[in-house]
Amino acid sequence: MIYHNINQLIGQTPLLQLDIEAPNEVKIFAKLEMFNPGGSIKDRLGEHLLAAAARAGKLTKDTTIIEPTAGNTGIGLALAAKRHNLPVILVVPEQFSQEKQTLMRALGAKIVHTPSALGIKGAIKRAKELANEITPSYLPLQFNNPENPRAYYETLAPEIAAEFAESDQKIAAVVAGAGSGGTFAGLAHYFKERDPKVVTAVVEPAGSILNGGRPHKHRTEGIGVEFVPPFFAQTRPDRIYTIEDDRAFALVKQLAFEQGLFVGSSSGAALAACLELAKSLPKKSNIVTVFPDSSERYLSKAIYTFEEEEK
Ligand code: MET
Repeated sequence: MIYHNINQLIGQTPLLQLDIEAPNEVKIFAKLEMFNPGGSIKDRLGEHLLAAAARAGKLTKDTTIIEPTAGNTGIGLALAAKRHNLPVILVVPEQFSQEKQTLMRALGAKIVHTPSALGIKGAIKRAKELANEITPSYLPLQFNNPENPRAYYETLAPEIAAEFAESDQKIAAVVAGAGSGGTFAGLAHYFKERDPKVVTAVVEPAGSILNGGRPHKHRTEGIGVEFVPPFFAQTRPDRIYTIEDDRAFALVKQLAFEQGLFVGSSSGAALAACLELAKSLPKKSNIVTVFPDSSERYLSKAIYTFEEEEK
């Protein structure tokens, strides 16, 4: 098939059964979202948010798109904005990876930094201020916009369901990380609707607040929340797994070394949660999870450190 624009390449990512030993002989399947053209799951979101805004008449020919982001949503929006020919301003807390920031700029987006210490809340506040100052502008606001979970309910979830139906396999549990909470909520809503017995598990790094406690710094990037995502009101997770950075990063290395798979730290955390959850599932159950992006955009953050380098 010959494609005619990059946006046509979004979605229909591969589903990989991991060659990994899990408790109870559980099988773990990962949707490889780094295969999207912008390199992450958030291409689906960027495309969906702007299409929904266009349909709702929220975009004129010179509307500036403004969004707070850890980076991947920014890349997804900047990619989608190309087709609408609209300028994009992304508000990014300073600490997020240089690679993601470089990619946003390469797509023509302007970056406004907020101090890392103010967290994603600081970026949300600054983005709202900018949206008031700049007219016309549109602030999708992934953290509150119901189109966020809908993006995954309408694309990612049915893809996974079809892939399992084709191979005549049943899904016992769905595991996804939460930053905005959209991926988790969209998937959980879809699979619970079809089978209330499916276990839904959300993954956060230690330093995120879903399991209680105060927010603090973590190295795992793109997931972790400072407030409970409003999307969880309708779709409460059955389980919450809080994963230490070291565990997530160890699995990132293991996935490269043993499976030849380049994944970011949020994928390492997702796998850690799957391995935990497997302990409580019936023998030979199937868990499906999402690997949001690749390690290649975290090389400057020493995502792979080797013993010789540490000495
Ligand atoms: N992963 C989302 C983004 O890239 C939400 C980040 S909030 C830590 O914008």
